Amino acid sequence: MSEIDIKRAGFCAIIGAPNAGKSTLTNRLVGAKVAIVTHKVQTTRFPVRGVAQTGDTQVVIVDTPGIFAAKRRLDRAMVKAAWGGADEADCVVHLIDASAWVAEKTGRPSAAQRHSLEDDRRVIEQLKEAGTRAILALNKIDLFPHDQILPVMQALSGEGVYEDIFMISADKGDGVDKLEAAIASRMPEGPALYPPDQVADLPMRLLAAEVTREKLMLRLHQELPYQLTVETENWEERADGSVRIQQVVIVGRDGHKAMVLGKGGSLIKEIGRQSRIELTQMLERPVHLFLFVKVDERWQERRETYRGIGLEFDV
Ligand SMILES: Nc1nc2c(ncn2[C@@H]2O[C@H](COP(=O)(O)OP(=O)(O)O)[C@@H](O)[C@H]2O)c(=O)[nH]1
Ligand SMILES: [Mg+2]
Repeated sequence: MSEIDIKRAGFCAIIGAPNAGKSTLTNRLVGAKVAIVTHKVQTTRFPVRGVAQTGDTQVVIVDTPGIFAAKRRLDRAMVKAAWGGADEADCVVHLIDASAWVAEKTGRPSAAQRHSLEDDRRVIEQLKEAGTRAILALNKIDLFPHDQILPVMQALSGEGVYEDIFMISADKGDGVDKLEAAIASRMPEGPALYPPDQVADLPMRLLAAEVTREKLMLRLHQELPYQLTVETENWEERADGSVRIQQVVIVGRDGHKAMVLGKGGSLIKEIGRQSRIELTQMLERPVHLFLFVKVDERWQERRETYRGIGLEFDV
């Protein structure tokens, strides 16, 4: 469909607790991978815009960092950016991991589920304070029998902040069409905001760094994934149609550098292999990827780090 056929266009922010499935839902709505997904909390660090189209409507999906009680500077900046995404949107979807609510109603929720419930309740309070009306999407319905969700739906609709409630599985795709139609119906009339063939509003250098960070997050444990960042230092289009990408993994301590490298450099080599395979698919051309590891004790306190990914430093 060409640009002229678009009659409505606007922004829809997906907000919610860490690990609710916001990035999974964003990728599904867009129909391409624009945001990285892991089983770990706080994977997404800055709002990512993905462009979706339903009929004559263009919806710019704003995937946001998780909302939680943040203390570190980077965390505070992430939560601020999440609410910033919601403020600017024509439509806000509050995505909840419904399996945590079901666990609370039917048995003993795990520690992670209790965290997620606390964060959900914090979001509800803030929606009330701001007077923001949202669409509620209860996610991960593939994890429990559907009749168990009814008391949860009742409790949440009683909060008075939701215009509409949907049950979905962002991962499997169930229920996403109806949610998508509801989002589309809330978009204002107007021309397309992005060219129809563009899926993400994110510089390729940044997206490429995110792909490598995803592979690192999946392989590293405990605090380490949160103590590193990845930057694309160099991007060179070659005459033979391939691209040479040089990236640096920045860690805070020498000990972390050793862990990222792995025995004899084996881990970083494997990360590089996985990232290169995915980048080759994304860019549809051969990729030569070079990864380096650098120690910078103060990277989380440097203004440039934040500017580079579009976050505010002074929050
Ligand atoms: N079972 C199940 N898992 C899901 C679903 N949606 C997301 N997940 C998983 O939940 C985890 C967090 O997903 P992610 O999209 O990164 O969450 P975000 O932090 O809210 O962006 C990942 O392991 C996903 O695979 C779903 O509908 N069902
Ligand atoms: Mg995410």
